Amino acid sequence: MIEMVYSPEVEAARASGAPLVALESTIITHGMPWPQNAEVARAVEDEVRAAGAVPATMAVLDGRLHVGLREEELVALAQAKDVAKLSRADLAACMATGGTGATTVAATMIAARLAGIAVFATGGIGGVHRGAEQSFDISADLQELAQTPVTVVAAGAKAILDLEKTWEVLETLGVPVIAYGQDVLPAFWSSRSTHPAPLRMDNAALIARAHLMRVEMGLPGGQLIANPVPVADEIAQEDMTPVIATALSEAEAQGVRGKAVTPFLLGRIFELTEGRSLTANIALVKNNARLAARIAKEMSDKSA
Ligand code: PSU
Ligand code: MN
Repeated sequence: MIEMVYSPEVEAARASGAPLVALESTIITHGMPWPQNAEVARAVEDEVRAAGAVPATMAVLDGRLHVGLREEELVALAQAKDVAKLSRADLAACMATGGTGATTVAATMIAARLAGIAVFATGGIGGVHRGAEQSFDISADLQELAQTPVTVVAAGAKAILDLEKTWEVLETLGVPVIAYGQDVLPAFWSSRSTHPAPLRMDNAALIARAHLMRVEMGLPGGQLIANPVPVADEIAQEDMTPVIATALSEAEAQGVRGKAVTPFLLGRIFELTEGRSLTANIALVKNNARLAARIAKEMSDKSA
């Protein structure tokens, strides 16, 4: 049996039909040091609340799937050591063995579907890693978008990836990639790339409508909303390019593999930019939380 635990806040939202926004927890355990990780997680939740929706941060704690974390649970997770990073492949195993783990984009989408939540805000999705033609390293996040009916608001895919290959795979999988308010896709820390947006939408109502249309049509899978980082907080692509290259060559030299790749690269980029990458990352996650809340509100109006 799936043991799901709803936080009191999420429980109340479910009872009253208030709009909910799912949030991931890998960003807390594999992205930032304590205590900044807990502060950022709270700040992102507050953005969702301020925009009129209820945040549901997902995590597996002692085998139970938590939908929304109480303050003390968030603090414990943010301080915990050796927390597993859970994706589609290991979510059920962690729950079956009574383990504790943080949810990636893929696992958060699965948890959101189980909880009946249609909208999820994060920083950037995983995707096709550079050199994937050798390593075959492609995030399970892409397959999840093709299968699970959740609209994911992100600043595109993380720019440590091969973005061109990531967009190609999403196209192959039939995932709608929708740029919010501009004609090119964003590049995570930078608001614009040169890649034309496959789809563009300029308001939350349209995004909600497209999501519900897919559900009605019986199309599996979700939508990726590529929401550019606010220009005031962005880092220019030409500044990021050499930093990413350095981090990638260090990962290669140190033989970093598998699940460890993304956290390693983000951690090194944080150090190499003296924290600037994290400042931009925090700003873009908050920006995504605000848009996700507006989409969730539109969706609850439309499906009511
Ligand atoms: N943010 C971080 N560190 C991470 C991630 C996000 O600061 O590790 C996660 C996201 O949860 C995303 C995942 O879903 O990286 C992709 O990792 P992989 O390429 O191993 O699937
Ligand atoms: Mn991988």
